Amino acid sequence: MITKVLFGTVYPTEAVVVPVEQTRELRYFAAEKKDDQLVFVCPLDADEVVYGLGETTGPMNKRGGRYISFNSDTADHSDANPSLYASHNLLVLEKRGYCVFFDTPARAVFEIDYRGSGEIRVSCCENVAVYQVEAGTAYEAVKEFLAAVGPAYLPPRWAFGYGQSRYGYQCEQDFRQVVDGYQNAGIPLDYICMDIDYMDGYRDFTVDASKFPDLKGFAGELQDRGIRLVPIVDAGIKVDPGERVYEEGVQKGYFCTNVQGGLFRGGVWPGMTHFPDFLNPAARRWFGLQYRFYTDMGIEGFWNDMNEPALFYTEYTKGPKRMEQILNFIFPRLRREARDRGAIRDYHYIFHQVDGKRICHYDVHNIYGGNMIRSTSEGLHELLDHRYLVFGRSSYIGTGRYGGVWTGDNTSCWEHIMLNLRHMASLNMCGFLFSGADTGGFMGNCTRELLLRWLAVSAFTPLMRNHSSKGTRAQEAYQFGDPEAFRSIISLRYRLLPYLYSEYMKAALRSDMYIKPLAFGFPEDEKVKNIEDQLLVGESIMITPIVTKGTTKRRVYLPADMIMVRYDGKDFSCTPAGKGELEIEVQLHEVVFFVLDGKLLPVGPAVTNSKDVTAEDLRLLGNGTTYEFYWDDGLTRDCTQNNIRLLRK
Ligand code: MIG
Repeated sequence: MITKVLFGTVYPTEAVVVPVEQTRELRYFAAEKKDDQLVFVCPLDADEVVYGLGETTGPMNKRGGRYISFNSDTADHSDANPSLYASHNLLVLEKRGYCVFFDTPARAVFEIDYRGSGEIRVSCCENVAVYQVEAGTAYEAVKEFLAAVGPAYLPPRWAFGYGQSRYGYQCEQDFRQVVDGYQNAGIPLDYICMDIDYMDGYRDFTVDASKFPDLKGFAGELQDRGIRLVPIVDAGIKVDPGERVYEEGVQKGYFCTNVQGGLFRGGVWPGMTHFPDFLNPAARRWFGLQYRFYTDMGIEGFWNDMNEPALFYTEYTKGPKRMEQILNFIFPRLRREARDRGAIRDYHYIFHQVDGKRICHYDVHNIYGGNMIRSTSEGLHELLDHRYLVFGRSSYIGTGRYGGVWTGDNTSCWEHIMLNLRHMASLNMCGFLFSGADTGGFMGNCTRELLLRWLAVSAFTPLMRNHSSKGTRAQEAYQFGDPEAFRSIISLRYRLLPYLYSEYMKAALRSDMYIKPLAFGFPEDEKVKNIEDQLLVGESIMITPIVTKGTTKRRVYLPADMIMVRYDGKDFSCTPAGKGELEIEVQLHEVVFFVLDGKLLPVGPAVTNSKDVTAEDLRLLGNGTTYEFYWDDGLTRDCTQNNIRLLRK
C-alpha cells in the first residue's frame, strides 16, 4: 500500500497523480531537524542492497555513495560527481520490499551507507512529501509506485528503430550522406537527429535557410527513404527584439524574472536568452504550441536539451563583483552554498510565477527540466492526432509520463557501457521506460570494438541512438570499415522489435518496468543482488553483454535454467543452459542472450526499417507455450490491453 507523510508546506510537483492516504508515521526512517533542513535516517543491515535514484552516477546498488539531487549540465559522469542532469529521489530497500520517494523540487542529499556509516541519511528542505510503499517484494513495491506516478509515455513504433545523431551535422548534404552511408552499407536506420546547427543563430523554432532552403521538402524527401528528422529544441529563447516568439513571450509574461522583477537573462547558445517559465501552465502551453512550426513540415520527433536549465554565464557572474556581493548579502543561503559548483549561484536570481506567487528558482530547480518535456509533449498532443517522439535531458519523477530521456554527455569509454546498464535499471524503477544513452559515447574517440559492444547493449534499450560530439572521430556505424558486423548487431534490434515493442507497451499499460535488475525477477536468490552487468529485458530475456575491452569471453550467472540464444547476423541458434555459472564466448559480430525457462520470444525476419516490421512471419524461440503479444499500427493513441493477443507455440 502507498501512503504519504507531509512535512511543512509541500510544493505540488505533480510527480504522483493518484490520491494517496496520509499517515503520520514513516515506516523505517526517523526524521530529525537540523538547522533549516530535515534529515531522514534509516539504519541498514550489513547485507542490505539499496537501489534507486534513477539517473545518478555510481553502481546500481547505491551503498557507499553520496548523491545530490540538483539537476546539472555536466559531462563528468564518473563516480566522483554527485549530480547528473536529473533528480529521481526514489530509494528501494530491496530486502524489505519497501520503496520511498522524497518528493521535493529543491536540492536533496542522499548518503547511502556513505563511508560505512551503516545508515541511509537523506537531507533536504523542510517542505517535503515522503511517499512510501511496502509490498511483498521490492519489485511489487516499485510497481505500486509506478501506478501512483501514472502511465508511462507511449512513443510511436518508429522511435524504437535505430537513430543516428551527431553534434556537427550542418546542412542537407550532411544528412543525405548519413542516409546514403547507412543504406549503401545495408545497415538499418529509422531517424537522424538534427543538433543545434540547423537553427538560425541557435534560435528555437527557426531554420537556417542557407543550410536548409526547404526543410519541409527535405523532410519529405528523407521520409520517402524511410528516414525521419528529429530536431533538437533548447530551453532558452534568444533575447531578440522583433522576433515573434521572443516578443510574444515578453508580452504575455511567460519568461522567468530576475531579482529586481525584470526578465532574467542567461547566456546560452544563442547569446542572452530568457527562460520560459515552464512552471506556469499558460507558458507551458504557449511553448508547446510553438512546435507547430515543425509539425507543419511533417516533423514529429524532438529532443529537448539544456533544460536543467544549462547556463553558460549571466550578468551577475560576469558583471561587477559588487552586484554579487549585494546579492549574497540579500540571500545569506548563498554563503552556505558557495562551495557548490557552477551555475548554482545563478539559480538564486531566477524567479517563477506560480499561482500568483513569486518563487525562487533555486527552491524548485529540479522540476524545471521535466516541465519543459511536459510542455513539448502536451503541445504535440494538441497539434497531432497520433503518437510522437519526445525525449529530453533534465527530468524529475513524473516526467516519464510525457517523454523519454537520454542520459547526456557520456564518453567513449568502457565504463560508460556499464553506466548505461545501471541507468536502464534505475530509470525504469522511476518510471522512465523510454530511455537510452549516447551509444558509442558522446565525448572522445570511439573504437570499432567499443561501438559494436555498445550497440549490442543499446539493441535492447528503447532509445537506440548513436550520438557523438563535434571534433570526435566519425562514429556512424559505416565509418569503421567492413560493415558486416554492424549490420549483424543492428539487424538484431529489428528482428527483436516485435518483442521489444510489445514488452514496452505492456509495461507502460500495466505500470510495470521494461528493464529490471535480476533481483526483481529472482528475489529469493542472494547471488543476483549485486549483479549489475546482466539485466532482464521484458518477461522473456536476460541480457549478458560483454562490457570489457579486448575479450570475447565473460562469465554469466544463471539464476534458473535458461536457453542460450546466439545471433550471428544470419540466424538464431538456441541451446539449453543449466542454472549456475557459465562462460560464454561472443565474437564482435555476435550477440548472446538468454530466454527464461517457460517463456517465449517472438522474432521477425531481418529488415532495414521499422516500417517493414510486421506481426507476420514471427518465429517463437524458447520453451514456453504462450506469449502475450501487443501489436497495433505503431501510431494510434488507442493503446489498450485489447491490442494484446496470445501467440501459441
Ligand atoms: O552545450 O547541442 O547533451 O547531446 O550534442 C552542449 C549540442 C549542448 C549538449 C547535449 C548534446 C548536444 C550538445 N548539447
